[in-house]
Amino acid sequence: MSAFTPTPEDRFTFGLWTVGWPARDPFGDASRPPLDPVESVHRLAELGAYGVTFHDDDLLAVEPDRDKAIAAFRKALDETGMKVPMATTNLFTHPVFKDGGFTSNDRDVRRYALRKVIRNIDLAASLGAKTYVCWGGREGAESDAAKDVRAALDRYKEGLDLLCSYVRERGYDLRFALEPKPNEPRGDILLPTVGHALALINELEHPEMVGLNPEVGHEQMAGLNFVHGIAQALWHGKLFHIDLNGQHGPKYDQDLIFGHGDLKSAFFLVDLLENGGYDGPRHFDYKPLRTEDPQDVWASAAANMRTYLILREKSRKFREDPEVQEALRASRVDELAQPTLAPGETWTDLAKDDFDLDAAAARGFHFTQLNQLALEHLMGVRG
Ligand code: GLT
Ligand code: MN
Ligand code: MN
Repeated sequence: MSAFTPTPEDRFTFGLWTVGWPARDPFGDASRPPLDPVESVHRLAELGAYGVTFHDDDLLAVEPDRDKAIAAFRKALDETGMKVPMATTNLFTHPVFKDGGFTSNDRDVRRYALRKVIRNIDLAASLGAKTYVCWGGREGAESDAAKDVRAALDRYKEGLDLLCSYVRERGYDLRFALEPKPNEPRGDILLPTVGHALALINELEHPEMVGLNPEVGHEQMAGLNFVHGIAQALWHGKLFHIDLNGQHGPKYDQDLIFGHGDLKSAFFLVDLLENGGYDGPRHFDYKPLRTEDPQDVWASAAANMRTYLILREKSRKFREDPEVQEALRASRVDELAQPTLAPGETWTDLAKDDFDLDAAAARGFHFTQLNQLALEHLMGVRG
């Protein structure tokens, strides 16, 4: 078996809505027929995935009867051993959510949205999910006159506090993960970036129950450095889950295959996930291209996992390369881990430094060499 053949130990997971996307977009009809979630579970298991994730409504893709759809899904999970580490709610497709779910100006809609989440939390918990994602794609506005953002954040907090209290009362082993996105489908979405979401979490009644599910493309749409965002989420202990995909800079949300956007960022992301203490699933949230036929869909699913495994191997070789280790030392990357004050020192000790300003200003950091070595590993001419 090739080193790049995935196995369940790699913990790769896929949203049912990814491979199941029939490729309807704002300009054109579906280019593929609906996909039975049962087939997705079997196909993904054959490809070496660990599990699947789902929105409540994804289960109804070909079977409108909820009980029957759930029974068929459970059977497929049992037959394949596939896990469900995460679930989420569709609070964006139905027109009732046109102004949002948790933060719609319409109070009746907010109450309906919370009921819809609660119903699917029960199912998620019964399937063993440990993470419940909240992507608020419709929570936002096109006009600054249309939304009282401070009131909307009160309602966001109220909704999340209520859901946390529900999970506690039921005794479920479930945590929430907020998924930031700057825009699309709303003109501006609330909690647009990792940083905004982290700040909201601090205001909740149970901040320990709420973390993040950042998506590669969503930060990159805003021109932000995804690797930095993930590093900060890890630093806060808030990387509960992750959506891996690809994006070419600030434009519409492309949801490309992982690595098919900014490949260098994907390399450093895998390097961080593998060495930075993240132990959750590697979850792909991508869309098979609209040009692809139903067979190509499975090739695209396999491509996500293969690309991750190749980058994991590249990262390992990069870290092992003696020249890279020397370049890291020359760039003093490790020196940043050293506290600026020695134990017992205070600000008064700073004045005692014998500091040569001109010599320090003249010292180079040699980051170019480090970056070039990373590129050469990535391009396959080293290691
Ligand atoms: C939707 C969105 C994704 C979210 C999903 C979870 S739904 O496909 O584009 O980024 O992760 O609700
Ligand atoms: Mn996502
Ligand atoms: Mn996306």
